Amino acid sequence: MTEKELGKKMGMDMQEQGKWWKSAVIYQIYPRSFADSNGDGIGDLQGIISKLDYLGNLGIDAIWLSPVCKSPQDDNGYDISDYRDIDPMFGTLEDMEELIREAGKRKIRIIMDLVLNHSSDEHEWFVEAKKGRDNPYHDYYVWRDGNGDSQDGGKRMPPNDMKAAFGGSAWEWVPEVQQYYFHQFSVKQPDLNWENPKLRREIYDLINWWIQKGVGGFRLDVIDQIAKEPDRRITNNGPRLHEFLRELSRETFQKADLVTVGEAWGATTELARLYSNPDNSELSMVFQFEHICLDQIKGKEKWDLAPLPFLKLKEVFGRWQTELYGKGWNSLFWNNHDLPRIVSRWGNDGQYRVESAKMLAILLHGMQGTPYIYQGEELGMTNAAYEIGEYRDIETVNLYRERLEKGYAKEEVMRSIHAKSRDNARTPMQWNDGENAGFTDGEPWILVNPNYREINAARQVDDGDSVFGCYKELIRLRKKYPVFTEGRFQMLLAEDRNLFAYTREEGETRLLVVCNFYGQTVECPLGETMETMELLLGNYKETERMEVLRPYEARMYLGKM
Ligand code: TEU
Ligand code: CA
Repeated sequence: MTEKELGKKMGMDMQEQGKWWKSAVIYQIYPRSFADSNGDGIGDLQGIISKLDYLGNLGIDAIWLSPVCKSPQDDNGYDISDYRDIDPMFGTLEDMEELIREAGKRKIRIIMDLVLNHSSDEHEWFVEAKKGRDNPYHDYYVWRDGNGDSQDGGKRMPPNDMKAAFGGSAWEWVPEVQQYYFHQFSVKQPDLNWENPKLRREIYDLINWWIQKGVGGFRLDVIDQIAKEPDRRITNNGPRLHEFLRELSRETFQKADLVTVGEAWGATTELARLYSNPDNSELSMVFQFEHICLDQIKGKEKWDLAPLPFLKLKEVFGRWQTELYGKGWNSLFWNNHDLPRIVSRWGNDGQYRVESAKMLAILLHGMQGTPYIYQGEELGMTNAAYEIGEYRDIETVNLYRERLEKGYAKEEVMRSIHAKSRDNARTPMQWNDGENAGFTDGEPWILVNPNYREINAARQVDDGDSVFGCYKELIRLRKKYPVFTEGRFQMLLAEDRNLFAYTREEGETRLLVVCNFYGQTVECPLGETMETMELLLGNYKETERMEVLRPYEARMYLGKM
C-alpha cells in the first residue's frame, strides 16, 4: 500500500497525509554514553553507526540525537559554540553525513537536537557581543544595566533576583561592557535574544543548512523559553512565543517533510494545541512533562521527593489523550537524558525488573502519540547509586554543593541525587557482559552501572521474552494496526488504586490495555471483556485466571466492537 492509499484507508484528509511521524517510534541517543569507537571513553558518531543494525532490528523509525555540534561541553553539548560543525569529541561533519546516509539505508531518519534558547559563551556571536555595546552582535543576547549603586569598581547589583536552572543568579556581569547578560541555565549558556530579527534570520539559515544535509527533523530544546521577558520575570510562554514559532516554521520546517518536536515544560493542553496544530503552522508535536513531574513535593524542586500519586497520574494521561484528540499531537515517554530510569522510579528494579519494565512499556505504547525510547530503556536499564565524586552532571554537582551549604544532611541530598540525578540516564549503554559493558575499550567518562553483567543487550536481542523483545513487539504492533495511531482513547477504572486500564477505538477495532501498576496480585473487573478479545501481548507466559493480575502484570488485547 502506498502512503496515500494507507492514508485514505485510515480516513485521513489531505492535510494529515505524509504525517509519517504519527505512526513512528523514535529512539533517543545520548551520544557520549552510547558507543565509543576510538577508546577515548566517550561515545561518538562512528560508535552510533556501528550500532545501526541493532536499532534496525528493534524497528525504530528515527533517532533523536542529543547535541553533537561543537561545544565546550559545559552542559554536555547543550551549549553550542558552532551550529554548523561537529564537536571533534564526536567526530567530523563527514561522520555526520555518513550517519545520515547509513541510517537512511535502514529507513531511519536522524533528528537533530537544536539548542536555540541559548548558545555557548564561546560561540563567536557571544565573543563579539561582549566586546562592546555597539558591536553588531551585542543585541543577539539579552543585556541589562545593573541595578542600584555601584559596588566593587563599577559592578552594580543584578537587575533582579531571578535564578538560573543550574544554581546561582540568572545574571552575569561583564566588565568590558559594564552590563549583565541573562542566562536561564549555566553562566556558559547565555540566552539568545529572539526579539532581534537578524538573530532569527541566522537561526533559520543554520536550520536550512541542516535540512540540506538530509536530516529528518529537529528536537527543539526548551523552545517554550525563547520568548523571555526578564524585566517582567517571564521565562516560558512569553507573549511572542507562538509568533516566533510560526515564523520559524514557515522559514524552515515547512519546506521539507520533517518531524519537529518542541520541548515544553510549561505546556498545558491548550498551549499544546497551538504548538502541534494539525495545520502544521508550528511544530509536529510537543514533548511535555506534566505526568513525569508528579513525584515531587508540590511547589518545590524535583529533589524534594514525594510518592507518586497514582490516581493523579491516570488523570493527567487521560486528560492529554482526550484533549489533544484530533487537535494536536503529543509525545509518549517515560525517559530521556534528564530523567531517572523509569523501572527504578515507578517500576521495581529488583525482583520484578523485567515484568515492571514491560508493564511500563505496554502501558505507554498503547496510547495515542509518538513513543520515544531512551537508550537502554529497551533493556530495562536502572538508576545508578554512586558516591558523589562519580557524578558528572553540572546540575547534580551544583545541587550537592548548594544544598550542603544550606544545611541539608548529606544523606538526604544523596537520596535525592540517587533518585533524580540526570546522570542516572547517562551511564554508559550496556552492550554486553565484557569489560565496561562493551561501551568502550578505554576509561569511560562516567562509571558503568555495575549491573551490566546481568542487564545488557547481548543477552536480550535474540530473546523474545526479554524487555528488548517486548519493545520490539510493541513497535511491530504499532506499525500493523492503525488503531494505535488513530484510536480514540477512553480511560477505564479511573478510581482503581492499582490498575491502569484503557481502550482505544478506531472503526470496528478496539484495543484494550490492562496493567497492574504495583507488586501485589489484584482482581480485575474486566475479566469478561478480556474473554471476548484476542491477547496481543502480555508480560507473563500464561494467563492463569483472566480476572487476576499478578505483580506488574500487563496485557494488551485486540477485539471488534
Ligand atoms: O532541558 C531543559 C530543562 O529545563 C532541564 O534542564 C531541567 O532544568 C532539568 O532537567 C531539571 O532537572 C533541556 C535539555 O534537555 C537539558 O539537557 C539541558 O541541560 C537544558 O535544556 C539546557 O539546554
Ligand atoms: Ca570516542
